Amino acid sequence: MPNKSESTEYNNLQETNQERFSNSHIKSRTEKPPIYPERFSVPDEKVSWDIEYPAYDPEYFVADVVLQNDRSINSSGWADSENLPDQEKRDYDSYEGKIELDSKNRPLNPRGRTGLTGRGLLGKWGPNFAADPIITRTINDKNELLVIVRKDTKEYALPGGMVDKDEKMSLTATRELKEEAGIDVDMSLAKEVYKGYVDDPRNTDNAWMETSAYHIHLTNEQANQTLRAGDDARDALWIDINEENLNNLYASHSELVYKAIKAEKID
Ligand code: RP5
Repeated sequence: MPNKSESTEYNNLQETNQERFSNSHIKSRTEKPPIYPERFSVPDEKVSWDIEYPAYDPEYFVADVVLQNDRSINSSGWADSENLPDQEKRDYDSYEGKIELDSKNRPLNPRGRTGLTGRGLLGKWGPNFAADPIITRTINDKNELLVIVRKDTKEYALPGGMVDKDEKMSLTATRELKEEAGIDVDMSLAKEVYKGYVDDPRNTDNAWMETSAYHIHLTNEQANQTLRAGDDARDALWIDINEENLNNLYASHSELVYKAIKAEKID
């Protein structure tokens, strides 16, 4: 990004140790949408499926909206069938590698226990794929990030969304940017900075978010477009790129933005 070398705070952010984010799986076991039942407690040392946790007895929860959109009974639905096909073993495509199955052939969250089974608000068993545009600009020597305010959690978030069937990820990012923030930017020209698990509060033991994140630093002309929040957002706005703002983004979006600005670092 231009002008970044002039800001000490920005340089510090670029140096931020990525270790604190690696394998993040905190919100997936401590946060939840209001309609979810309480999560069963999962202490740090009991997160891994490799560690015995005989007392582990999480509730099973699938939201009504997911059941109503079961594609096997609703032709316009977007969710998998509640009954896994014939309870057969299945391979799941995931950025996280091979996905293990439980005794009922349900896919197991690759980052470990979450304190809830079922799919919650997520339509797919296993990975639910999204794409996230990371849009930055420099204005008056200050670096800014484009965010939306999510309707569900009211948090600042990247203007990303779910990948439609057979849609190219960068196209999802372009489409979501237009739908959620009202601007036109061709994300096929952006740099891919992350592919993997998202520590999303909707995640469960059997369904979770994964994303591809793309970064573009806009030219002044591109950055002049008027923002307009779409249906899924309460607002779309530019925020300063500083530690406080970045550390309070939805899910693990902070990690994605740190990766983007670190990738821009010029030594
Ligand atoms: C996050 O949820 C992804 O990173 C993406 O930003 C978002 C997609 O879900 P919706 O915004 O469509 O609910 O995990």
